[in-house]
Amino acid sequence: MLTIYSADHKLQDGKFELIDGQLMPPFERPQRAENVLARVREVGLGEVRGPDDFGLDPVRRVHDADFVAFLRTAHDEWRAAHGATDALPLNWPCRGFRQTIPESIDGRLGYYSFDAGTPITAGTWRAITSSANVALTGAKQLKDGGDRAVFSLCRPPGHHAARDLYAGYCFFNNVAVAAQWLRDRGAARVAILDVDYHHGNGTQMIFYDRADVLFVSLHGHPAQEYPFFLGYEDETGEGDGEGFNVNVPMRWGTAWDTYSRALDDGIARIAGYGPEVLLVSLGVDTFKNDPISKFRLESGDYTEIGRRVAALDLPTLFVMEGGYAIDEIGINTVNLLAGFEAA
Ligand code: Q9C
Ligand code: ZN
Repeated sequence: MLTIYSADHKLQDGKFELIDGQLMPPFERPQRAENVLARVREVGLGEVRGPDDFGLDPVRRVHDADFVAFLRTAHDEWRAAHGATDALPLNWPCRGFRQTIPESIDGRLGYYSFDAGTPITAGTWRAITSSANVALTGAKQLKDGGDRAVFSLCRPPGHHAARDLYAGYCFFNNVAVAAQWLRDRGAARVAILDVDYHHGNGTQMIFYDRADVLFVSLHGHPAQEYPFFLGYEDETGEGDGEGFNVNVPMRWGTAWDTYSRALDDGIARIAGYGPEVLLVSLGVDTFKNDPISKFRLESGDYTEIGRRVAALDLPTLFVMEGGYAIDEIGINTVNLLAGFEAA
């Protein structure tokens, strides 16, 4: 399986995230992608290639132009106002507030985000445009190269980012950008399977009123888990999209027995939809030793997830999302990919 990777991801290297009442070094750090890349090479998964530059047009197909423009200059504006620290928001337009876009950088950080755990740094813009290109290059290879599957080793991740919101370590929604690109190049129906521990709220929000992209997400129950305010089972889509959004929230402590049944149900929904192509939001923060998550999957379970996804027999783009058990992120991610390849 071909892997798409860019070293530009290292430019996203925040100093702190606000977590559990403390400013801590971010769990979402460059070593994650480096460990995945090392494991890809160690097992000989296949060739590793850099991304092409697709420009911003494919990004603007799923993100608002004002949001993209905000991200481009956010750190420069922050630096002019506060100096060369990471930019973090501190208040938000919650219930009862106006949704007018402020002029000040502090106000706009709050307007365009939904958490304080996602630092914008001097290198964020280059890292996120590159991450989107990694996803797009994988999609292009799937379409034009005729590969059975491609792994886009994206970092920063993307599935929490909505049309005009960043958070959850995500800025551009890489999987959504790639899915839309495939739609724009003739794929009639596209399915996205999100196995990251956290609900893919951004992907859901982007495609919620559409029947041409099926979104299936298996995740920690929002009553207990980030992002808390979306991801319930009764969110099934709206308008034309009614019936094309599938959430399977699961409680803390979920292990393979429960998880594998949910996976089979999700896979059956995708098979019934009859997509031309499958994209997998590949997070491995469902792992038992993940430091911020509470599922109990074991390393061997990822091999079996890959096998079951392969049974769909679809051209498949794997897009890296979360996973914070730094010592095992490579093993777990590549187990899933190798399980797919072997099937
Ligand atoms: N106490 C992804 O996996 N903070 N994002 C969690 C836990 C945000 C995760 C706090 C987690 C975002 C792509
Ligand atoms: Zn996650």
